[in-house]
Amino acid sequence: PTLTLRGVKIWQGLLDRPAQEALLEDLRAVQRAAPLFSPETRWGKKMSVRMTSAGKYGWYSDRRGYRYERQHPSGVDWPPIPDSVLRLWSELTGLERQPDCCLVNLYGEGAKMGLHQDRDEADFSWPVMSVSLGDEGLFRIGNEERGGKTESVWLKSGDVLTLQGPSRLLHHGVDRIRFGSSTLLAQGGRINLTCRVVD
Ligand code: MD3
Ligand code: FE
Repeated sequence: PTLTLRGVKIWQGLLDRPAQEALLEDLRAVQRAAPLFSPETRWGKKMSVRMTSAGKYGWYSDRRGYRYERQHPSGVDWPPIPDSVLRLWSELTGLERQPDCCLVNLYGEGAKMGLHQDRDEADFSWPVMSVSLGDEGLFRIGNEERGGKTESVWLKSGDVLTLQGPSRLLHHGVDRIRFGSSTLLAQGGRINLTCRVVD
């Protein structure tokens, strides 16, 4: 990694422009099969980030809470995780086990994600891998407990991050994006892929 922040390993610029474009093309197929939607939080507020998923499970939220679902809200199965993403996972984690879910987050102008923990998975000992594409996003990482000091880093298109071990339960979020800072997405915005083992 080029940077390690509280145990989160960051490979800055790991994917070159052609690799980013290839990934984006694969994600277009995912979005055609499983269109982006804006989940509602359990308090009935729409999230500013639009999402969809690939894999055995997709992440979902509504007034009943956060969870993984076997189908897209339209009732179709989630499309398969693209091979390009699975290859990257194998390379970086060295695992035989493949992820069950690749969550696709799209941050349009003004979108953000508040500090939270990822704890909807059965076993926190599996690593998580995240890929950033498009506009830069200000990623913030905190502590296992609520509150306390935090550290921030701008994630750019082609940056890849893995977290494993004690960093798995740290609070984290995206404060804001620099809309229009990248030319990768014609419409602007930031895409983040997060791959996880769910069960
Ligand atoms: C650090 N997404 O979908 S991914 C999420 O950029 C989420 O869209 C952010 O947080 C995004 O849940 C950040 C990177 C990431 C994922 C999981 C983590 C960082 C993490 C778990 C613990 C600590
Ligand atoms: Fe998260």
